[in-house]
Amino acid sequence: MSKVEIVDLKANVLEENDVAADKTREHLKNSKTFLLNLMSSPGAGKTTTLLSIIKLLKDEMKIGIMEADIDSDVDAVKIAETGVRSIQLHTGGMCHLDAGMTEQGLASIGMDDLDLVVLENVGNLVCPAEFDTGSVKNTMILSIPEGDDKPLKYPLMFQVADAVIINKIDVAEYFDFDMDKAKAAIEKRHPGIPVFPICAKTGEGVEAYADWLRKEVKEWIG
Ligand SMILES: Nc1nc2c(ncn2[C@@H]2O[C@H](COP(=O)(O)OP(=O)(O)OP(=O)(O)O)[C@@H](O)[C@H]2O)c(=O)[nH]1
Ligand SMILES: [Mg+2]
Repeated sequence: MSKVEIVDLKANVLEENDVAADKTREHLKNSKTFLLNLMSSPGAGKTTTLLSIIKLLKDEMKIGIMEADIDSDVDAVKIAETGVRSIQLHTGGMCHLDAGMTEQGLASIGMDDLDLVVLENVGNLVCPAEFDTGSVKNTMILSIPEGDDKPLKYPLMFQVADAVIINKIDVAEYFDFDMDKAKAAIEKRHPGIPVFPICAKTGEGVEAYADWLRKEVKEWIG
């Protein structure tokens, strides 16, 4: 038996998604809860980044994490070890979460007494960008080994993001990732978007992203 709660999700009818997403944001506003949707390709470092962020923020706000995956509970178990509330959402084979699925997750985690809920979306650069989850803000993580051309190849993901994290800067010397080129491509897709180069493993650079998130949470919950 798993050490964390596992919720099997049912998909929304697609046309209803935008309406459902706005409703979710209304629920979040009423319960003074901020929902962050964290997206990236598989293995870019979502869970590791969350572990770094939790360390910085857990003494100043009540945090809950919803880990979405097609199967397994490994990420939710890792997060639960930090002491913050954590649940695992299973998408029934789907490569993204929609607003209805997110709402089911929020009901299960019990958002009312939480200030910040983070949804770790399914690892994928295409499908999650197409569905509004009802989140207040979106962050996407691009990792150095994936290459600096990803903003050119997956434009929508960078358009729907409100902040971009560039992770794994510790391995930059082994890859021909051009940071300036990446930043310019991101800026072209989404003018003015903040970009945070970090090493999630050591925590380098994470404070600057945590400052951004802290400010967004305060603005939302008042
Ligand atoms: N060198 C290095 N490795 C990292 C860093 N961040 C994460 N990793 C490693 O990258 C791998 C994947 O990290 P995760 O945090 O599990 O990535 P994820 O995006 O949550 O992966 P999925 O949930 O499977 O999509 C692990 O082996 C991490 O240790 C980093 O900053 N530097
Ligand atoms: Mg993960």
